[in-house]
Amino acid sequence: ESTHMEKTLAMIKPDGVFGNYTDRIKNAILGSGFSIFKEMIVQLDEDSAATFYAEHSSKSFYSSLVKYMTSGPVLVMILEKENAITDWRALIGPTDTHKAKITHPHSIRAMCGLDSEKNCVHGSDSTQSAQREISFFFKDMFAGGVATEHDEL
Ligand code: DGI
Repeated sequence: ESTHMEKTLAMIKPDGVFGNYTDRIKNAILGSGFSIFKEMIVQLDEDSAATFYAEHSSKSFYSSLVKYMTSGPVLVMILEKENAITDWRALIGPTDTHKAKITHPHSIRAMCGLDSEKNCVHGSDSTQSAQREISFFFKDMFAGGVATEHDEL
C-alpha cells in the first residue's frame, strides 16, 4: 500500500495570535511530523466568518462566534502529512478547552484555549470539510475544477 499524503486546514484563531502562541503551535505542528504547505494571515470580515461557520448558523452561540472570529487576524495553514486530518484533530484536542485540560493535557487547546468558544485553533473534521475549507482560503488550490476524492487532498 502506497503512502497517502493528506492535506488539512489548520487555523490559529484570534486569541491564539493575540496570545503569542503562533511559534509554540508551529513547533508542535512541525514536531508532530506535519509540513506547512501554505500559510496566510487573514482578517476575516463578518460575511466570511459567517460563511466559514455556516453549519452552526442555528446555534445560540453563532453571532458570538462570528464576532470572536472577526476580532483580530487569524493564521491559516494547509498542513500536509499522512492522515493529516485525523492527526491534526487529535493534536488540537477537544472543542471545550476546560475539558481538554483534563482529558488531553498535552493538546494545543489545553495549552492555549480559553473556553469552548475561544479555543485557539481550528482543524477540519473530515475530508469534505478539509476540501471546502482549503478552497475557502486558498482559492487557487483546486484551479481547473473541484477536487474529487481521487485528487490528492
Ligand atoms: O470543530 P470544533 O472547532 O472542535 O467544534 P465545532 O465544529 O463543534 O464548533 C465550531 C466552533 O464553534 C468551536 O471551535 C467554538 C464554537 N463553539 C462550539 N461549541 C460552542 C461554541 N461556542 C460557544 N460559545 N459555546 C459552545 O457550546
